[in-house]
Amino acid sequence: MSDTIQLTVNGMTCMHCVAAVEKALTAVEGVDEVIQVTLEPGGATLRGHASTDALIAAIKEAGYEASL
Ligand SMILES: [Cu+2]
Repeated sequence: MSDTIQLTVNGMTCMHCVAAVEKALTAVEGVDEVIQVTLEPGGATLRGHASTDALIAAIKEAGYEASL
C-alpha cells in the first residue's frame, strides 16, 4: 500500500530542472513512482512510502527548494 505524496517545489525554471527533480525523487528510497513534476506551478506528485524529509532533502541536494 502506497500513498500519494504532493510537494511544492520552488526554483525550477525550465524542463531541465523538472527532469533533475524527477530524477532526484526517483532515487529516494520508498518512492514507487514519480507521477508528475510540474514547472508552473512548481510541484511534484509521487506514489510511495518515502519520508517527506528524505524527499525534501533530495530536492534540496539537486538545487531546489521543496515543502509539503
Ligand atoms: Cu532548468
